[in-house]
Amino acid sequence: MDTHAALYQQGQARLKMLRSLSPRHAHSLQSKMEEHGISRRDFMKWSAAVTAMLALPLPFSTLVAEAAELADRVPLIWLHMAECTGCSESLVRADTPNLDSLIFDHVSLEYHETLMAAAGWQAEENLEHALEAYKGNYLLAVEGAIPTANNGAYLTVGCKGHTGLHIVKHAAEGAAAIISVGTCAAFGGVQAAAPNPTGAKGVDQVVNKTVVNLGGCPPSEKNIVGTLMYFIMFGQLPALDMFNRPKWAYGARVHDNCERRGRFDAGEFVEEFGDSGAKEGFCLYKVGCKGPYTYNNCPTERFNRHTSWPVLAGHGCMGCSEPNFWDDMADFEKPLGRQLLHGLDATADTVGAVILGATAIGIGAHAVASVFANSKED
Ligand code: FSX
Ligand code: SF4
Ligand code: F3S
Repeated sequence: MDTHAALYQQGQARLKMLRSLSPRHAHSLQSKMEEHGISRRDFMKWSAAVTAMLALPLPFSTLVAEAAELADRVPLIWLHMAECTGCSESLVRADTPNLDSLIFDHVSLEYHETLMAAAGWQAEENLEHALEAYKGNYLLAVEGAIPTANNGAYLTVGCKGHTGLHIVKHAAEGAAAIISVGTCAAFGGVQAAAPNPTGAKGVDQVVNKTVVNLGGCPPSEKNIVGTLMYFIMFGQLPALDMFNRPKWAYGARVHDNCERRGRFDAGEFVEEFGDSGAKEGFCLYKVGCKGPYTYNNCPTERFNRHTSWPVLAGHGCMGCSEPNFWDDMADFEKPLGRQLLHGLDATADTVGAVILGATAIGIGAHAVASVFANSKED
C-alpha cells in the first residue's frame, strides 16, 4: 500500500474513534457556520484549500472536513509564557469570523488565559482539572519563551506563583502532542536575544518530548490551524524539518515564492524606502529583505485572510520564522552583507550575486542548516 493510502486509512480510523466520543460543545460546527453566514460550499472550498496547504492529495479533503466537525472532541490546552500575545491575535483578530477562527472556536479549548472567562483561583483549578481529566490525550499549545535563569523566577503565572518553567514542564508530561506557537515558544524569540538576561529558551529546550515549532512572529493563522487540523485528523505530528517546523509550511524559502523575485533576478532594487523603485515594486534585498534566508509560506498563504504579507506591504522580510532572528538577521533594513555562498540554491542566487556585485548575497549559518534540512528528508 502506498503511503498516502496508509495515511488515509489511519485518518479514517482516527476520525471513527473521535466520532465515538461525546461532543464537548452544544452547537455543531454546521450550526456555527450557519449563524455566521458561512455556506457548506465555503466549507468545502476551505477543506480543499487546507488539504492543498498540507500537501495532501485532494481526496483527503473529506477527512479535513470531517476532522473540522469533530474538532470539539480534541482537548486543547493553550499556555502563555513570555510573549506579546500576537500569536493568539494572529488567529482571533478577524473582524468577522472566518473558518480558521471558527475552527479554533470549535476545538475543545480547555484553557487559554486570554480567551477564557475564568480568572484567579478558578482559572488555576480549570487548568489542574484539564491536565488531570485529559491526561495523555490533550494537545498542548504554548505561546512565548520560557525564562530559565534563576530557576525560572523571571516569569510566574497565576495566584499560586508557579514559574512558567514549572507549568510548562508539568503540562508537557500528560500531553499527546506539543506545539510551540510562534518564534518565542519555538526558539526563544525576542526574549532570548542577546544578552538574554532571563535565560529565555524555546519550549523544546525545557521538555523532553518532540515539539512542533511554528516559527513566525507571529506565525500565520494558516500554519496554526493547519497543524491543529493535522493532529485532529491523524493523531500525530506532520513531517518536520531540522528545526522541527512542519515541512508543508516551512519547506520553501520566502524568496522563492516572492512576487518581487523577477525584480531580484533582473537586478531591480529599491535603494532606499520611498524611492522610485519602491513605487515600482522593486526587490527589497538592498533595504534589508531576509527572504533569501527564511523558510516560511508567507508569500503563498499571506496574513489577515490572504490580504497581504510583509514584502507586499513594502518592507523586507525580517526572517522572523528562523531561530535567533533578532540577533542573526539584524540590521533589519540592511542586507546581511558580503558572506560566502554555501551551496544555497546556486542557480537563482548566483544570478543575484553577480548582479549585486559588492553586496553579494550572503547566507547565515542557520540558513545553511535549513538548506541541508530540506534536502535531508526529501
Ligand atoms: Fe512571540 Fe507570540 Fe512574536 Fe508576539 O505570543 S512570536 S513576540 S508575535 O505573540 O510569542
Ligand atoms: Fe522578495 Fe526579498 Fe527575495 Fe527581493 S530579496 S525577491 S523582496 S524575498
Ligand atoms: Fe516573518 Fe518574513 Fe514572513 S518577516 S512574517 S517570515 S515575510
